[in-house]
Amino acid sequence: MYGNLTVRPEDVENWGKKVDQENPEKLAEFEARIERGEKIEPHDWMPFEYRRQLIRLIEQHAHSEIIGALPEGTWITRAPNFRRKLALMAKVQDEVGHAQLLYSAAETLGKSREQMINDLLSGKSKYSNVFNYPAKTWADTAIIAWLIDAGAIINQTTNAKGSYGPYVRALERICWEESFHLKYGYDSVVYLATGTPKQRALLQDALNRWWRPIMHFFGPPDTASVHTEKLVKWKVKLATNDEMRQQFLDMYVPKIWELGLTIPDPNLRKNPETGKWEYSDPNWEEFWQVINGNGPCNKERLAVRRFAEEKGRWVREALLQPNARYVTPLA
Ligand code: FAQ
Repeated sequence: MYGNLTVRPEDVENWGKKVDQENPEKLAEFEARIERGEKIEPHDWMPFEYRRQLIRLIEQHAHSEIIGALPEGTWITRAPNFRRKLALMAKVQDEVGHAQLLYSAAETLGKSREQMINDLLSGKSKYSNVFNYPAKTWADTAIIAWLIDAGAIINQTTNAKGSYGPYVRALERICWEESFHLKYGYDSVVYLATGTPKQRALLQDALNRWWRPIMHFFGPPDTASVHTEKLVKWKVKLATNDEMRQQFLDMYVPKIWELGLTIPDPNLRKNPETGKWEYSDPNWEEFWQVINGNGPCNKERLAVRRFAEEKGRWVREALLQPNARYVTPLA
């Protein structure tokens, strides 16, 4: 997507500088551009901290898509029928495609794809908490495709109004595809919710297990978020973590209740005076554990990616081989 774009030395003249060490005139002009709603492009001047934050966020997003393919991917061979299998295969393939778009967008900021993959495999880079939980039954795939995609769409349609050109263009395309995933997820959920008692029980059990990770998905409470203030100021994030969580609850709690499902939080209610949802502490300690490598599936997820990286090495080497000769198949 950004094939001819390489970062020039002058693009990173301010490499490593803190915001208060930046050239004040350039910084003021940069912030004024953002204020006017202009997009920042890869060769434009940007403060080092803006570049660093974007690399961190887009890279984590890309890793989330590629690791996010795994919980659902394990159900492709066990899908209940051919129609569901085809739809799931297409969805999983889309998620991997999203990772490609996002790695390309992050590369425009000067970090190579190889470095990003290495940082994922070594455990240095984070990816979304939700993909460190197991998809135990087919109903889990329905909950992922409906509610996690719903959360992702809320986050991404908001971020798609942001200031960095390559990221917002990638997000626009991703959001179109995610909207199909949401329809597929909702269809799967409605099918189970209106099915046999066993199917309903499977669905309820999946919702019970995924609810907490979904509450964590939007990030820590604003009071504990370290990056939000800066990112909102530079219009990388257009809403805070709590605002996105509230938007999700507003849109999806009524839909969940409509299907006759229960949400495993006795304190969940919308306060009529504040207009805000109130909920129990979703165990933030668990969130920090999971995003720092100690969730139920972190080790397994990274082991699968390392395996894929190792097994695919010969293909990448062959593709990069300048003198490669193509063999004509005999049949
Ligand atoms: N998981 O200061 P904040 C998808 C980390 S795509 C893991 O609030 P920020 C598609 C955060 O990185 C899902 N880590 O951070 C799909 C930071 O750590 P650091 C991914 C998290 O950046 C669907 C620390 O906590 N989407 O699902 C999480 O301002 C179905 C402090 O947090 C994106 O990445 C978390 N949930 O706000 C695929 C969207 N939350 O870096 C397959 C872009 C926070 O200092 C199937 N990202 N942390 O070590 C964002 O919008 C933001 O990065 C937030 C976090 C909102 C996720």
